[in-house]
Amino acid sequence: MTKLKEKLLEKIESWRPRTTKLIKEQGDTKIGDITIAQTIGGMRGVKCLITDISYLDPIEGIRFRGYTIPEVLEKLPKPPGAETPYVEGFVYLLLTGDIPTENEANEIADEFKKRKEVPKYVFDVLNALPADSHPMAMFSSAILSMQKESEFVKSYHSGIGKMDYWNPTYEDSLNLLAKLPEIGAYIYRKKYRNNDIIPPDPNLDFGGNFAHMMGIDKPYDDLSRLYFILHSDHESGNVSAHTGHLVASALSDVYYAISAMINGLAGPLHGLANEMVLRWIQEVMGKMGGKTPNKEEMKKFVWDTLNSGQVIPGYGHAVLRKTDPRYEAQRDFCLKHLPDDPIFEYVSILYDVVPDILAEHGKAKNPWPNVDAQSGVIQWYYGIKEYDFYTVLFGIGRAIGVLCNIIWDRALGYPIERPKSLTTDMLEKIASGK
Ligand code: AMX
Repeated sequence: MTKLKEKLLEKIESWRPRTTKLIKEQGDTKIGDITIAQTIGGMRGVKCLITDISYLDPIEGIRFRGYTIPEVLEKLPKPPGAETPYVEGFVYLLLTGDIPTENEANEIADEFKKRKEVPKYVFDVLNALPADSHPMAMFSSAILSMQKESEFVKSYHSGIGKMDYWNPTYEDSLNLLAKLPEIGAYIYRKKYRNNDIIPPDPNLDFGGNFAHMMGIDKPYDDLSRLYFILHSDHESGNVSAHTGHLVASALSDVYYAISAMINGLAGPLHGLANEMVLRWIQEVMGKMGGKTPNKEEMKKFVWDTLNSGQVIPGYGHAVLRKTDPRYEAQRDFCLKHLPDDPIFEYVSILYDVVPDILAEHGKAKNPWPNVDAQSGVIQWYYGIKEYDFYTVLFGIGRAIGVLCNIIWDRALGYPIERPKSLTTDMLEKIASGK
């Protein structure tokens, strides 16, 4: 057993009595009421999920295992000469709740290196798909094609006990995660760089190797690490995290669960919003003939979009009620590395005008920018102009959080999800007090 796995087992064994005690002794304690508006309205705010990996405060934003984004970026070990931390060390933090030492981060980096070879048939599957397939459909298919590799399925069929489910799930999770950068980069280079594939470099870390396989120079490796960490987890209720958890709750293995979570992420109200932001900005740029709009001109574009019944992509959030700290972390990166970029200027002007307009418009509960308002601009700057691809980057990051959650779901024996639905008739009867 590796040191990480030993430590994880120790953590799991000391955590289990807390869960058992809560169910046994406090199982009937109420934590909230549910209204008709919440039932019809996508369960907004209903407290019915549990995770210890991250928590999203509406004002403060995300904390990973109790740490804010600036704390994570400061405390985690970084590869030599790098600005941003090892993704591998971040995985260690999400799994164990502890900040790893340099050695511990390196050990998990070695684990990833051992597991990262992508089976040849995955490339055959990708090559067999229609050339105009969306990169998210390709990514999801590639992940699903590896389902037959599942260690969990083998162990389940051989009669493994419930308390041990987490162990083969951990194996599957690390096996899958280690392969995602190469699959993502392959999709990009196949689709947008004439199939000119760059083989992985066995000496590089998760983010560094991804940048290398994308064929993009420094500091894109720093950006990749930052991007994957920022997009990893946003507690459990968002569509991708919830889908991953839901599918895995049926004891479907992580290949099924992560393929499904990628499909949820591909929606324009969720992960695809980063693509929509760039599309929207490019449209405005086209109308402006390349010139940067002043604030009054930009206000008009924003109002035109709202008046045509569309949302302003990259703004608003189901939980957050202030500027997303993931937006701020990426903005800091832009201010350091691309302060004069014209698209970054657009993004900055939008930040100046959109919140007031959305407040005046009066619909969105949160007029502030979310993670997606800022992420496409950086990718564009480093040469990834095919915005169809942006959500694949989000998907690589999100897989980190969802997989860590699924390992813990299994460790704590969380059951299959099965909420209850009512009919409209029943809601009308409840409302009228009958
Ligand atoms: N522009 C215009 N209208 C908006 C808006 C925006 N950016 N954000 C919310 N609204 C509207 C909603 O469409 C809704 O209108 P309706 O009553 O006519 O249906 C109303 O305001 C109330 O919505 P809400 O409670 O504030 O938000 P929500 O929880 O229903 O939805 C979200 C949240 C993110 C889907 C929504 O803000 C949105 O569509 N934003 C634009 C797309 C986007 O940026 N998505 C990415 C989110 C982050 C992520 O998951 N990657």
